[in-house]
Amino acid sequence: MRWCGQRFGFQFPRPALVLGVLNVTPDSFSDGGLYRDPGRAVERAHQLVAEGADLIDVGGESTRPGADPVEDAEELARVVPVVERLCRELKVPVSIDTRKPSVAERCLDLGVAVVNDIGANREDPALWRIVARHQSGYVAMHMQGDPGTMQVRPKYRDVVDDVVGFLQGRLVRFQESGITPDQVVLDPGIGFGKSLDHNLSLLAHIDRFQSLARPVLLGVSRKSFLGRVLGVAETERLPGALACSVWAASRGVQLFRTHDVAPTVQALRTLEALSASIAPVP
Ligand code: HH2
Repeated sequence: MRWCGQRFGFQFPRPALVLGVLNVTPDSFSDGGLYRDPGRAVERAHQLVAEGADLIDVGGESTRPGADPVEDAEELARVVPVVERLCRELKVPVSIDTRKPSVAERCLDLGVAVVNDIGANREDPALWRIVARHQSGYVAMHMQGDPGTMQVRPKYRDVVDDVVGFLQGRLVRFQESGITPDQVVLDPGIGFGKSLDHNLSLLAHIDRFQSLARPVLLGVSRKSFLGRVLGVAETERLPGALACSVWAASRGVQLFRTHDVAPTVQALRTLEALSASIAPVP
């Protein structure tokens, strides 16, 4: 299986890929305000790459539960100065975490390789047309509702069936919009319109997403469900996130989005070394 676009390409099976998170927002739930200065943001991106990030995912709008929406112009003002430099300076592909066609298009024009769309539940094909035209990578994430209200009594018939079914349907819609399957990575959207039980069920049955025949991305880094499981603050959630990532990698997940690149890479490389040393059955 391949995940590729005009500016990048990965062939699977291969060691799991790690996306380093770089939020250039004032209000992201864990790194909000830290990288608003473009110079500091670029420095952080170089550090994440040195730690082993395979891609850098830049975000200019917080999507934490209850976050205020951001206008196009404001999001562009946040991300463009950073994306411009990252596309020139980094050797790894840059991804833009946005739901806005205008932001995606401007960033693709600047050299971004991947659009990471947490709003693949929207019925707005404008973004899909842009992804098709630029032949970029596309991460399609499941969300129920929108960030403003998504955590108000999220409801599913069967969360795993529903999310797998949704993503299956989306693959058809993407193809109708001119996006080839090779461009697409799928994401169950941990924490996006999901209760604690929903998140745990999705993780417990994450192997079910293999039926979609596309690479799967998981974002668990510092998320609040870990706080609910462990009773700890955002800064203390790394062990829980690593447990989830290793579990998911052992069940076929190939991409991990994280703020904590070095520990995540180490955990994944250790799992891969162990898996490689399992003696084949004679
Ligand atoms: N999670 C967040 C943002 N973008 N993209 C994908 N594909 N999957 C995720 O799970 C995901 C995502 C939320 O994390 P963060 O960027 O740290 O926070 P905020 O939205 O507050 O900026």
